[in-house]
Amino acid sequence: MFRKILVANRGEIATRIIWACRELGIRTVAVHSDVDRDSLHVRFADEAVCIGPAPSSKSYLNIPALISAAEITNVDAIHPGYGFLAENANFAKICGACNITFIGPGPDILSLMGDKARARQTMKSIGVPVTPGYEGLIEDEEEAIRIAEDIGYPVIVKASAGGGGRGMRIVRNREEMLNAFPAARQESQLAFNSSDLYIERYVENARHVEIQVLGDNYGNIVHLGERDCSIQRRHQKLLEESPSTALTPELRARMGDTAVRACREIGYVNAGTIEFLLDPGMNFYFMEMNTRIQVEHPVTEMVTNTDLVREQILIAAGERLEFDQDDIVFSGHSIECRINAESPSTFAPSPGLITAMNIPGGPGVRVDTAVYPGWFVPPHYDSLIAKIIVHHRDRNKAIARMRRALEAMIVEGIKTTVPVHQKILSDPDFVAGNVSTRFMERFEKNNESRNELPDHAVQGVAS
Ligand code: MV4
Repeated sequence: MFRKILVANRGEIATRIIWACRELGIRTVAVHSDVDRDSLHVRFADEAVCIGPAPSSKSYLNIPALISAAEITNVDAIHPGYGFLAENANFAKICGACNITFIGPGPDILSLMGDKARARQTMKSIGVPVTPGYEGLIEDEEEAIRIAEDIGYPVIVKASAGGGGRGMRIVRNREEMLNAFPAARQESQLAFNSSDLYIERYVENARHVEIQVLGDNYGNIVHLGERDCSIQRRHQKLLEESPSTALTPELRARMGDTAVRACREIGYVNAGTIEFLLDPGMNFYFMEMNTRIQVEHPVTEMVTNTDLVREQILIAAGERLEFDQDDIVFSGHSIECRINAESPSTFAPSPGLITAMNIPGGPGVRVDTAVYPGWFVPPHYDSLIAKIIVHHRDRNKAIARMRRALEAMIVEGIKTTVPVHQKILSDPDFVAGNVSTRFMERFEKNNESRNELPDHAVQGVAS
């Protein structure tokens, strides 16, 4: 087992990783930028190293600074959290070369899943359903149009090096392609230094349903059910829940088995998530695989009574999974609300001093956060300041529990997205489990065609 782990992250996920380490009796090293000197992850770690100035390119993304900190403090392993270097194959490779265990899959898996076209091709070749599409080289917009006509409009153009919705274009006809293809190509080149694009049939009114997996170094792989992440705005998830209101036990088993089979084929090790699109006809298609712990992992922990960060550490240390698929019991319903330091109307970032705050608690309420009264939320990073996670026997009671938790979530001095969640939780379609990735459009300003989902939106099943 590891003696000491360096946590290469900040904020709530850094504190979350430190809690897991403390329970395992593992010492921790925090790293921080200049502006994070007084942050909670620094306070709770056994040691701390400043790795640079505020911009993440000079601190949390600074590989030489991180490796130096790891060498100086003599750690056995690095936990990258999510974001920053969590899916960086080069960083994982350098850790390995320095005899430091990277807590996550190996560099080859990170490279494979980081190339979204290759990931799609791989999944297709092993029989995982993908939407009709084309992942070969596409020369120009004329070729893109030929491919789109072959697939059938609407299509979606995606950046091979992208992911999470960046560099995507939905294209509904030939004329749109003439603009969209060069625009997507340029955007991808600028953002990812790669102009490789691929094209898929666009699935309308889908849900985003993802399966959590764990795999050890001995070929044992399990899934821990799904998370429904359909409530998003501009590809930023706002609220996630498990189980999904769309899945039957039979569909859950099929999606879970598909995810496990995919992981077995590629030799996946550690925690991972397979993102699927679920169409209104209950067909599911592979979208992407995330090779990290995710922001929304707590909802899975609540319904499966597991500690996914602990499992990540044990797997990386070479331990065997202590449970098999039949040991995983799904219980009740969990919802997570992401609380961001943002305006609830415009979603503009709202950094600044937290002058007062109250964190909710009580039965079935968990809050993952790293902020406190007197903390200045810096403008340099992601605006997530807290995650409120609730658990209850059934979904309606979980919703009621979240509403009362949000009432007790008081943050003064900055704006937060708490009111957005109150609106979502009192929306009749949300309460009915009737959601799709277009759900948030109804809350957008200047939206005339509002408040109704199309008839063919994915319906929730009565539970
Ligand atoms: C799609 C799709 C529909 N059809 N692919 C979004 C992020 C990245 N993981 C891929 N995403 C999507 N891929 C096909 N073939 C729908 C999404 C999608 C989405 C698209 C537009 C607006 C909001 C969205 C929210 C979630 C997923």
